[in-house]
Formats: sequence, structure tokens, C-alpha cells
Amino acid sequence: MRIDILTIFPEMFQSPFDASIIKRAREKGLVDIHTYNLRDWATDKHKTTDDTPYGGGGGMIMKPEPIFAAVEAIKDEEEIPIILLTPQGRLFTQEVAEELARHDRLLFICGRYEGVDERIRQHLATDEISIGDYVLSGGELAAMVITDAVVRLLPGALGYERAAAEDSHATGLLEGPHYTRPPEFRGWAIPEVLTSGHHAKVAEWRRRQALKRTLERRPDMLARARLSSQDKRWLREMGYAGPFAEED
Ligand code: ABV
Repeated sequence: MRIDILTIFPEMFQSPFDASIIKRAREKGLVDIHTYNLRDWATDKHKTTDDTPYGGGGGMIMKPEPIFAAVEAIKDEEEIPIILLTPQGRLFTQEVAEELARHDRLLFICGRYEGVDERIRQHLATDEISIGDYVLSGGELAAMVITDAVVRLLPGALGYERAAAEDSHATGLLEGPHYTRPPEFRGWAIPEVLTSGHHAKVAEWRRRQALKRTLERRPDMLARARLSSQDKRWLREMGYAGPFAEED
């Protein structure tokens, strides 16, 4: 996969993309990430990328010309997703990450909070995404969050680790508690079942813990989760009175 990122702050991307899973995925050739400084497509001597809003009011608005010129220089013939990061976009979820991971290329435009010229969303962007209902200063951190969530879904990106398909949110449930050595720490022992060597009992315990934790913390997720009849019986025993999703 190739990911292109247009930003006025390319230096923000260096450390996050040079560590951990993204670094390894880049080294393995699973993803090729390029950041571009929008100022390189500004045409005036001050390399201006924003201007005051028509009609007055505060804040600066990102100008259309450098963004159109940059996108036209970076993408060639093919139709590729041109994703504007904006608080007005559709909410980013694991499902959106899975959708983006199926593309061969992605191009992110990092807007600033005050806004971008409307002609960019009308005539250039093919998608608009927000990472949550809170205010960021610009789209850069959103582009990093989305890149991380997408890259770890690429086949081979997780190496030894558990398949991404088993993660919280991918399964539609939160995970239950995890433990590692020592078996007793400051008088706190781990649950006995985990050292029993009884794999079926461990699997059942984990599933019940995941259901319990989701019920306690994110009962809204239970209405959408893929659940067996046994899961549903356990949840009813635990006091869940809400709806379940249709099975497929
Ligand atoms: C993009 N907030 S996405 C640009 N949740 C500025 C703010 C912002 C985004 C999001």
C-alpha cells in the first residue's frame, strides 16, 4: 500500500512513523508512506497556504490552489481515495479502517481546524473523515491515527502477534483481563483457570470475561456484536436486557 500525506507540518510525522509496527511494516515493504509539504506548491514568495475568510470572521482558511496543485502532482491517472481530515467528516471506526486497508493507495489532506476552502471538499476530496468529536488543531494527528489503524491491518504487519481479526473492536467486544508472570504479585494471585492447562475452560473463561467487560463498560457495543446463542444466554444471566444484532 502507498499512503501520501499532504500537510503544512511534515516534521510532525517523523517519530510516529519511525517506531513500532509502522516502522516494521515500512521496512518489510508492506507500506510506502510519503509526506509532502503543502508550501512546496505555494506560488507566492511567502509560500502562503492560507488566507482570511470571505465575509469576515476569525481564523484562517486553507487556500485551494496549493492543495489542488499538490494532489494533481501526486496522484496520476488512477482514481484513488482523497481523504480530507476534518471534524465534519464521517466518524473513523474499525470498520472504516478495514475499508481503507482494502485500497492500494490513500491520499490524506490535513486540514486545519478553522477550515479549508469549500471547493476542496466539493471538487477534490472523495471522502471526509473525523477521528472523534473533539477539537484538534489540524488533521495531522488524525492522519497518524488512521495510518496506524490501517497499516496494522495489512497482511504481515503484526508478525508474531495475534491476528488483527481477534482484536477488540474487530470482534465487536472488548477483551477481558490479561495476565503475565509472576502468578502472585503483592498477594494478588491470577485466576486459577489460567494455570489449569485446560484449554477449553480457558477459552470459555476468556469469552465470559470479554462479555462481562463489554457489558460493564460498553453495553452499546453488545447491540452490534456477533454473538452465539451461548454468548446471549451468558449476557442475559449477567443482567443484559438490551437488544442483539440480527444474525447473518
Ligand atoms: C481535522 N478534528 S479530525 C482537522 N476530529 C482539524 C480538527 C480535526 C480534524 C478531528
